[in-house]
Amino acid sequence: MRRSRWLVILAVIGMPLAMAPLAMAPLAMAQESEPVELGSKVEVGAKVGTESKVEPASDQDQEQKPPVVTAVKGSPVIDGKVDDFWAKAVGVHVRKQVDDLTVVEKGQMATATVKLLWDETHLYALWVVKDSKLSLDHYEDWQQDSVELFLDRNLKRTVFYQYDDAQYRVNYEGKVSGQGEGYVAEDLQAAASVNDSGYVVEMSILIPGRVMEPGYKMGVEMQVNDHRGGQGRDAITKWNHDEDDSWEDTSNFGIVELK
Ligand SMILES: [Ca+2]
Ligand SMILES: [Ca+2]
Ligand SMILES: [Ca+2]
Repeated sequence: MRRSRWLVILAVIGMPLAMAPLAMAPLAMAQESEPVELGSKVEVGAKVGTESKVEPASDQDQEQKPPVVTAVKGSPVIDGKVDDFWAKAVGVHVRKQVDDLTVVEKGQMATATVKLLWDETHLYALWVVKDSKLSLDHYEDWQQDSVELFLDRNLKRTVFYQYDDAQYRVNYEGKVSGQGEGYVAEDLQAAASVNDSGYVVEMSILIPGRVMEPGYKMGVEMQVNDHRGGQGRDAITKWNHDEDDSWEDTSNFGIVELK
């Protein structure tokens, strides 16, 4: 609800305007899902995940509307190094715990800060991952230390994958994999670099069949897989939804809007 409508309501019921800030407190809490500009440029090795001011969506907000992350225009070089382009992008946290898949302490889970860029043909993602124990010691790609971006290009938010829906994965050595009817391996280019805090991934995803422009929206979810050298994946963290269903269900994705 807009502030002006609150003022109208307060006037009707005769509440003094001095009380308005208290009355509007729940409203302010419900609007915290909007991503916040991180400000400073992200450097390889920087502990971005611990410094950001971005807050995740509240449970109440998630039920009402999906969170939105803004992608700004820019075409980075996909080399695992952080181009200047990324400094103007907005960052969001990937740090929501998925209880069913978490066998480590919450403080040990790998997390990430993600920024998105776009141009007429591609969506780009920069992942700065905080992971204190790197491991690829599993034959399944999705069990290894890796990041995943899920995309619902037509924003239909279906509970199953359509022709356009895809899961794009990159491990900390830059190996790509994925699945879904909309997944084409050649559409995904990536590079990664390891640092003291974890690793950095740059993704380039070809968006086929259209020229993108400001205002265009797609469904998106982001996830970090954390392997710590044991039998399998020890934790996953996500941007929006707190269940392990994004690989088959797009209805709980957030939204990326091109600016
Ligand atoms: Ca780069
Ligand atoms: Ca790990
Ligand atoms: Ca779709």
